[in-house]
Amino acid sequence: MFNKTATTIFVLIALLGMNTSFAMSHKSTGIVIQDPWVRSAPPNAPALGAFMQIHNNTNQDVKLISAHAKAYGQIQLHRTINDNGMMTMVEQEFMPILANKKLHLKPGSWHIMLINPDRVPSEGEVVALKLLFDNGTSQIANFKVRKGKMMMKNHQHMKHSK
Ligand SMILES: [Cu+2]
Repeated sequence: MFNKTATTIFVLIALLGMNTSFAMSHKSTGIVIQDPWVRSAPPNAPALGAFMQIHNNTNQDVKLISAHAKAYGQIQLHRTINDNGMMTMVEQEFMPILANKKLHLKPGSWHIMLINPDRVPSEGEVVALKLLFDNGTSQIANFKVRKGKMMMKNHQHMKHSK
């Protein structure tokens, strides 16, 4: 009896320890994804924007070369640029993240475009995207669906019912 309990506790501690070291290594080394989110959209939206900060904590420049997820017809890397006063989205072959720098994907700038969703996810849902980098690494990040910053201006003037 005692042995069984001791073993269980040991396994729990080992699991907790693994989680802790995993979280810590994410903060200090490699490519670190911070604040991944998808801008919420109407149920009939043909596409959604996904955003995040990509930290490159290595001494080598790295490129994000693609993003993948089930339930989308196509996923493209986009950048919104100002073309003579016209804001236009241009598909990019890759996103550059320089050594020891970060790239901030945000509305009106770099973003991942989720095109032709099988179903538009609602606020609070999580979209798991697999991100592929040109250094041969990949990772899955969980993008939380939430309201975009562009909504905030109006939002501040709205009365909340709560
Ligand atoms: Cu786009």
